[in-house]
Amino acid sequence: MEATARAHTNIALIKYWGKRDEKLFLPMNSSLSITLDRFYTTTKVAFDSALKADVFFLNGKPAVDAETTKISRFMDKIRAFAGEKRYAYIESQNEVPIAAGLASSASGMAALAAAAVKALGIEVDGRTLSILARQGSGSACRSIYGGFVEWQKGEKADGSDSHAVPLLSEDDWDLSILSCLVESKQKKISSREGMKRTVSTSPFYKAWLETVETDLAAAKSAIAARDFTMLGRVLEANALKMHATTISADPPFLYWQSATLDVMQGVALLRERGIEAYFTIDAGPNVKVLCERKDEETVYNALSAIPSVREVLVCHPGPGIQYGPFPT
Ligand code: 2P0
Repeated sequence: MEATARAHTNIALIKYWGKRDEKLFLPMNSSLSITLDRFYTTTKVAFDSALKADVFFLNGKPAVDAETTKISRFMDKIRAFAGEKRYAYIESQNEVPIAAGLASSASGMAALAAAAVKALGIEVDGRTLSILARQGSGSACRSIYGGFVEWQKGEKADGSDSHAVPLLSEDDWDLSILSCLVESKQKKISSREGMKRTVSTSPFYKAWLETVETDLAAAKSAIAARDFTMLGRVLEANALKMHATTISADPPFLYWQSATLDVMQGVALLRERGIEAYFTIDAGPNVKVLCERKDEETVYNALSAIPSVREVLVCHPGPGIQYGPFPT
């Protein structure tokens, strides 16, 4: 009745931005991500008939009420799926800088779904696990698989066709992803709130939807051909387009800070020097820079030299769901 699972976080190259169903976490558009090797969540779930509620420990301490409520709501969905009544002890260890623009919710909800289902002794395929993880946090459905992953938005109202599919494994194309931490304060507008406001008020949201499938097709072609230039151009353009929808929302909001622009300009300077690097930005001020492995050191040195950059964390494509026990 207990199991441990580990999920790695992922970074979107074509963004998930906007929901068509908030309760089921169904997206307006398909998206594409890379699962990262360096950031992950390990979660142990133990069901216990003596419990009157779920008990959640995060990084060795009892979690705050808001976190426990979020986790427990997701556990309710897992219980409904499994026909289970018991509550559970849940222990999560996060190797992700929380709210640093690196989606800890993606690895957290994916690890929880995998551990809970395993603890109940239910055999599920990747598609079913992805659909379940999606109902904890949209981006979590992509963390079921390693390497390059597409989340197909699906068409059905019940979400049974909205799940991730693997495109390339983590061993198939070894790119470098450099995560530039410029600030670690809690972000002011969550991505959940941000995408909601954007969908309902931004006049540019229609244009986002009209072009995102074309971006996705270009990114998939680039990945199939291992064409880094083509992939870089489309991922950077797609990120900027997503942020254009926030700037044009009502009231408008901007995830960037001055340091964000410093990194964006640093990337432009690298390209002027003939080094291919491209950036992407999520719902926070940090910037993730992609380059080929041969350029990793040069790009790392250039980004680290930017005064407003606190730290540069180097990642590579990482694995999908793993099950414990894990060596400590
Ligand atoms: C993404 N983001 O594709 C996009 C790009 C942020 C910007 O997925 O409401 O934590 O739990 O489904 O998955 C972050 O949003 O949102 C995210 P919910 P989630 O990675």
